[in-house]
Amino acid sequence: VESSIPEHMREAWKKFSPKGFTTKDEFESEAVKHIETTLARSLFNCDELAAYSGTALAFRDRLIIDWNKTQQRQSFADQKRLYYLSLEFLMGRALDNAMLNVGLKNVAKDGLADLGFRIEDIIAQEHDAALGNGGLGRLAACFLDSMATLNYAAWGYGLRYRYGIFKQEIQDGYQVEIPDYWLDFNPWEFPRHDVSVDVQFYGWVNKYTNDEGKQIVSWQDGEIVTATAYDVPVPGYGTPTVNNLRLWSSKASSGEFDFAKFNSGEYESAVADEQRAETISAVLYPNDNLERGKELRLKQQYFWCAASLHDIVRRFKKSKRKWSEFSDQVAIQLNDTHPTLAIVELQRILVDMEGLGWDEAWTIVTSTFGYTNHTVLPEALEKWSVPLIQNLLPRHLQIIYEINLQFLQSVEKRFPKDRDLLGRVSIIEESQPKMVRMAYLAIIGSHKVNGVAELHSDLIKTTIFKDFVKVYGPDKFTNVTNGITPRRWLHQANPRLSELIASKIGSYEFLKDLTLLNKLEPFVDDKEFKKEWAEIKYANKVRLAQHIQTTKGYSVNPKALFDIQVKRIHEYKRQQLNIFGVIHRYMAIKSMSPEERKKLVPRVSVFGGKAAPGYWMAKTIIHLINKVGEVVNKDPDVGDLLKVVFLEDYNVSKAEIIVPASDISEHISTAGTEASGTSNMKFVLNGGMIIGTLDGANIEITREIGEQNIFLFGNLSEDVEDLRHHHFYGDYKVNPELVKVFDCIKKGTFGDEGAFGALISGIVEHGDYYLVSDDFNSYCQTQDLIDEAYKDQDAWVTKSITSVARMGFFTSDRCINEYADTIWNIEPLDVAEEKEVRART
Ligand code: GL4
Repeated sequence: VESSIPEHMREAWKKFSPKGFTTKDEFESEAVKHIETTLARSLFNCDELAAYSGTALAFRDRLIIDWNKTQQRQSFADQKRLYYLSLEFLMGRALDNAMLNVGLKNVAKDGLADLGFRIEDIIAQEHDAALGNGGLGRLAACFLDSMATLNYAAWGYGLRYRYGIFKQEIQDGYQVEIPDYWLDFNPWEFPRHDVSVDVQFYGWVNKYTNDEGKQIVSWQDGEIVTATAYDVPVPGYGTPTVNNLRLWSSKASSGEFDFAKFNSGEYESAVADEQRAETISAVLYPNDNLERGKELRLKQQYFWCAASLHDIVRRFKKSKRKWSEFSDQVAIQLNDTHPTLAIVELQRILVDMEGLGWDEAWTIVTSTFGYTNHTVLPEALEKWSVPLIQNLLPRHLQIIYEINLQFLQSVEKRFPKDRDLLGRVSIIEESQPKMVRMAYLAIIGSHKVNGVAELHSDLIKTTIFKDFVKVYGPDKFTNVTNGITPRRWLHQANPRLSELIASKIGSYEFLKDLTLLNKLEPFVDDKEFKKEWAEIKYANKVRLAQHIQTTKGYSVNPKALFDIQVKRIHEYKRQQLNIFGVIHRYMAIKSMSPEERKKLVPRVSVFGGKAAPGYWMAKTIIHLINKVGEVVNKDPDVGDLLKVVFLEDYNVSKAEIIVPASDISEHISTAGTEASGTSNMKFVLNGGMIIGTLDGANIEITREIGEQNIFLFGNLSEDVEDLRHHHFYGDYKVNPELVKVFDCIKKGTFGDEGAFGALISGIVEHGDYYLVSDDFNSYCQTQDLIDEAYKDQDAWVTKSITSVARMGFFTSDRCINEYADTIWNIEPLDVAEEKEVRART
């Protein structure tokens, strides 16, 4: 309050506070001002990067005006807020999104043209903000977009990694990782050097009774690292709301920089301490669906949870409310188990620092948190060793044990003498060393637990969390099927399709209410409309073909069927099934007569995705795809009938080119393994067909768009367990067609056959855990059906339009509203008045 301007001086202030540009001239003036002053460049040395920078700074200013107002409005409204804790935010580029969301892309386009630039070239200058691995991180980014668009008072909290997900290069067919240093020039963040939190590590716990006879617990000594806030504005679409994403960066605490060392000449060692502190937020762990239990990762998790929680508590305390009202003001969502320590940290703040009783504190904690589970894969479920936590966070380990004790006592009361049950639900796994099961802690410390698609939410209740359903009853567990933002994944990535849709249904309202897409259905027989629809798909394919030409150096025929699988490379996602299918097709083509070949539908098989650097099998799959491509693409018998493309460095901005260009995309995980998938939704929303298993959100997509509009194949999730058993104990034989594919590889058709041995033996000798052989026949037959269906272009376009018309359910807006209603209990803010003010000025 002391820092605000006195009442009688506010007029002058208001007179000069910036309003933000709205016209082309104003935009040009802002951009040129930034280029000439902020960047110290002139019209004699303004390249595309400088033009990008000036444009970005102009838009940043514009966002920040609305950001400030949003923060004031939200403080004033004093409603409950949501905090979304995620170690990953895969934001991609910000400029295009900012221009579309504030409705000034055309203004910028014309302005840039005046200044001598093409807007596409300027947009392409931006480095992706790639602070995530895959679906989980991109989901967090879509959620931020929806929360702002729907005017929820919601903040994201994450880490400001200096290095995002690595850049992928392919050398001699192998993946090579290059560090992604992305902060050279980042106009989208605001350092808040005045907003910092000191975070403690190591040390020891001192328990004593003070003069008033009160038990005091204090965590002493150890090392202190400072968290500094960097704020990233998150604009909503067609609304004045600009929310905040707060990312923490680590540095040595100022008290920590050892001046004694420094003065006694140990300069290097003092600097080394400084660097050790900075290491915490230095790099994103590049694993998707895999946890490796590294100490630095645990440090990252606590650093980020502690900084975020202290920030949230500080904001709550300003309101001078009673602690009992905490969960009326604050909801915190845990994006997977990575932020589970936040539960322990809040309990520690309330009990050790604020002096609340244990039970009172625990009631507050459990009514504040919600936990989202994103995977059932055992290798992805987080466990931390007790000795590791003991050393790094001694007080937290005590609290975890106390939480566990109280929980187990309550279980014992309800299920007396069920010793097995107690062992199964204990937070502590009695292994050597003992392990803390983070998912169990997250369940016990939250009031709701959700899965991310119907099948997945059922599976967690019947498999990994079965015992907790017994303990808590089924109502604690719920489903919120994932969604995607149609702003980025339709309007931004596929502007022509968005425009065509708007022209048919009368406005762009569908971007805010995606169910309006159903108004397209009456036009499925409109010849002219269908023609335009098909033309747009073709143009998008031409654009991708150009991208392939410039990055790979060869051409593909845009008239061919584009078959695309882009996602992280993982055995459970089964890119190996896809490439084996491609080899099968290649062998078939080779054995055909020229007449037979003429009847074939030409295909371009596109792959893209990163393998975790330590995931050797995934890297082998990438290698095989590339080697198959080298052989097939130059085989004169094949020509245009088949091309195999591995696109390097798949990321958000490349997805924006790839997704609109697909005819068919592959979502072919072993049933029961892909929690949801979200690219399946992106592809269908852009008019592509899907080949998929009955897994994750594919099931709900099928229900919405109709079985006749999707190509399903393969075994069902309920049969997977029996099939695996049969591989070991039955009279199991590998599918004979697949054996032929293996023989072809073993002959050395694609180079050094030894390089692919593990891929084959995993199926032939080691039980084929992912059921590649079981599903191979059904996969290949379905691919043949796709060829046949593609020949009837008119029917194909009908399927495409019908599917898009029925995709309304899969917007992340629906998803966020469900979370708000059923988990967070928050309401959107009313911004009608602000909108009117903006309309008038
Ligand atoms: C994932 C799932 O693998 C993916 O199916 C899901 O769509 C995504 C978002 O819920 O979460 N879980 C992990 S771990 N990484 C993912 O991408």
